[in-house]
Amino acid sequence: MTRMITVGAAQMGPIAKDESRGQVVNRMIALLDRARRHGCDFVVYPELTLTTFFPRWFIEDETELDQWFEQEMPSNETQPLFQKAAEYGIGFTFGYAEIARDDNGAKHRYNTSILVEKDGRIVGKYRKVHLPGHAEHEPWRRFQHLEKRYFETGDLGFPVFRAFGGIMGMCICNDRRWPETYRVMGLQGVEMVTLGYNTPVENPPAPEHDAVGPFHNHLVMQSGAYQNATWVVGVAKCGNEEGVPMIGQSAIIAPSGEIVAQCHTLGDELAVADCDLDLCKSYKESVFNFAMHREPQHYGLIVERKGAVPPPEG
Ligand code: ING
Repeated sequence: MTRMITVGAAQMGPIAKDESRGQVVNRMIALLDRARRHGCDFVVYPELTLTTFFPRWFIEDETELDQWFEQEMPSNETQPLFQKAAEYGIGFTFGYAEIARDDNGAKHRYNTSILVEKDGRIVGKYRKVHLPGHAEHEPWRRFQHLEKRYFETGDLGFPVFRAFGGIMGMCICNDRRWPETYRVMGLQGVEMVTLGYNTPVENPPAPEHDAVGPFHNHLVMQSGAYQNATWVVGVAKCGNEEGVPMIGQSAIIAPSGEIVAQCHTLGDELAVADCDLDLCKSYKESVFNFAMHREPQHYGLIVERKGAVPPPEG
């Protein structure tokens, strides 16, 4: 028996600062049309996919900052995507900047992703936990990376959702670099993790890493997939966006860790693969049978300790 989902990795090229959400949604729908022609059941869009990657700028005015966020979802601008997808019977996931209100009406800002089933219902939400970059303006940088300033740490943990005939999970960009992300979902039986990313080619604090940035991108997603016996679909917003080049290489990765489909441009592009969720089984029941092989009694430091503490000198 196979539980096949045909997945479209819908990579997006640069989104200009002055590009409207309507224009972006039209590009997303063009990719959805292409996905339909390929017989896709599910389409994965990037992180913060409705606007340019605004954390690259230091924004002091709150009103100016707010205009990069969505206060409702679906919104008027995104409704056409939800409608077209439901018409086609195609599910999707995409990332956006979310303003949520708590019970006291206080504003909270998150880097968010939603999972939408084939009938257009939002069946899952995730808020980015690992926020990279910095919280204060650092003028020495050619560009800022102010996610720690503009977003709060996600408050939903790493949930999984029964959808598309399997167990689906989400994470976002920097989350993919942390093994804990995949393992928490792996411990819930996840079979497909989807994620979007906006990854600059240059990482100003460590320029010596830039040459191996694309290698690191696939390394972390392939290991996350294999070590947790899950599919991983990682989709870029890429190309030269407002003067900041970002990596592409969107990929669909099998539980074996193999890349089964990949984008090869830095623009709007669809990579497609037939993903049999039952391919997770042989890994979950053998080498990564967590119940049989894990020894949590020795893993305490992973939860108890935040930063590394080396042994005493001498
Ligand atoms: N972007 C980058 C990412 O984790 C980064 C930030 C780049 C971290 C390069 C380390 C090295 O892919 C986001 N948006 O998290």
